[in-house]
Amino acid sequence: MAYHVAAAEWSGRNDPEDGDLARRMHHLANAADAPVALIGFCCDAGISRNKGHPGAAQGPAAIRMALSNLAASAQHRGFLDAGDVVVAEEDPAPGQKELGKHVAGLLANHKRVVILGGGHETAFGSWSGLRRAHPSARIGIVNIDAHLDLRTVGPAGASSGTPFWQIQDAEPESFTYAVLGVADEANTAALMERARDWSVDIVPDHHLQSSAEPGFHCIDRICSESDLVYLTIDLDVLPGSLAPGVSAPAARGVPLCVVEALIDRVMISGKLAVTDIVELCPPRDPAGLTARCAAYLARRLMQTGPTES
Ligand SMILES: [Mn+2]
Repeated sequence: MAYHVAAAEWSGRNDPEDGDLARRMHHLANAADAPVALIGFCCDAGISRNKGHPGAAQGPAAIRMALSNLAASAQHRGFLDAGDVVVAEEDPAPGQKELGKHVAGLLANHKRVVILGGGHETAFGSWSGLRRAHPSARIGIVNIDAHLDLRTVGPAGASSGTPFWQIQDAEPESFTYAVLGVADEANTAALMERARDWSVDIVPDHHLQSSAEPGFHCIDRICSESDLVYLTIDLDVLPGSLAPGVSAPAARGVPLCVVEALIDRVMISGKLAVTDIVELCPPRDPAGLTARCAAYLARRLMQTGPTES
């Protein structure tokens, strides 16, 4: 079973002596005509099925908490908090469907929907929502992730390892998918071969250690070939020393500032409609640093306006 719960009130620090320039993210919650909508996907089912560490269901609350006191910029025009979809069973599929329904509805009134996962099974719900809202658009998928997440849906069903297989299965002809930050050690030869067969663009983590530049060509290609872009960020692409609070921390990873530059490259296309941040596992994040990384990225993805062309 999956159900929707309304958002809680946002609160945080106030510095009234500094007037309008003291705006923090919590001040922008539920602003009128907000261009961005936020929704959480509280789900452990995908990661449990993929034999990972449970805890992702607590991700949305931890990211909101870390986000509330971050400084707002001039590019933040407010956001609607649309609450959470909660998955209360072992199968993520009903939740993915419910999430897709909400994302599609939010896209009617918002320029961008930012989804807080959940494991990477979130992606099938995010993508389904975008497809439902734009039935004939060419959708390009950019995944910043150590993993390809192209596992076959076998008898066990959908999991956090299968979302992009599911999307390819739904639309094999138009599957346009790039993965940046892929770790050799974390993907079997079988998955790499599937990616090659499906013409998936792969940029290895080794190429993204000192600059985002080696990823730009691939992002630009996806953006130019698509009407709308779905950007998904798996926090396990970050170095495990910075982001230990995920199911599968990376020993090498891609530095945070490189991930930010890749995000900016997608955003300047002006085509980013749906985006999600997945795999935060609060029980494995005692110092809250991984949640803080997630909040930095969410804050960046919630910018609209002059930074985009
Ligand atoms: Mn992933």
